[in-house]
Amino acid sequence: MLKIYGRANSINVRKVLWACGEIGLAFDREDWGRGYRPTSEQEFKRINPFEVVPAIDDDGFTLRESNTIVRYLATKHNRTDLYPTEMHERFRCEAWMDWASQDLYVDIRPIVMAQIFKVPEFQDPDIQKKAINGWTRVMDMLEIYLGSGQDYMMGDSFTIADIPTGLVVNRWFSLDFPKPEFPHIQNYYDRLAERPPYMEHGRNGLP
Ligand SMILES: N[C@@H](CCC(=O)N[C@@H](CS)C(=O)NCC(=O)O)C(=O)O
Repeated sequence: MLKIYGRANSINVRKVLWACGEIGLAFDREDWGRGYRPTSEQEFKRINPFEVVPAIDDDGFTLRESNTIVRYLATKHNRTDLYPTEMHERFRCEAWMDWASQDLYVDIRPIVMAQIFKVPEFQDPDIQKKAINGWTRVMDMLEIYLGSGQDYMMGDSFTIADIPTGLVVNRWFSLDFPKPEFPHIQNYYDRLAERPPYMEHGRNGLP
């Protein structure tokens, strides 16, 4: 059976859990990472020498990197509805996943470090202001994109491109800081809420 290594409150582990829910996959999960067993233990490093969660062991095949794991699971289970096979559509989907994990994510970390993990050096108001401005700028791009008539990242239907973005959007609405109204993102957030796996692993009360 598929085994997932990683704490269920990690945004990157939640991508994999949400994907499993969409695909309808059974899995075992072990808590590893901050607050649980340290990823520096040899048992974890055998699965992922880079010491970050998530990682999986799928009947002896080990894999790391959350977006890659999501793509692997969708491919393995032939979910072409979730991960398009037409070449241009496929690479548009990849681009959105990369964008959400890099550009959309880069300024979240200082806010999470300050608000969730209470790390003293991130409490600096200048660091927070810079992060909030940076995150808001890129969320504004998402607002414009969704406002151009897109129900989901790939247009009319849900795909795995929505998984990294949907988790960032949940974080946006869950963390407390001054933010503008983004009605199209709010609609997207509510549309995703129609999906039980999102409610279980994404919009589940955790930022
Ligand atoms: N690029 C990696 C990033 C993984 C990552 O940074 N994971 C964080 C949790 S979200 C982690 O392992 N933090 C250390 C810990 O929990 O011990 C991925 O997408 O899988």
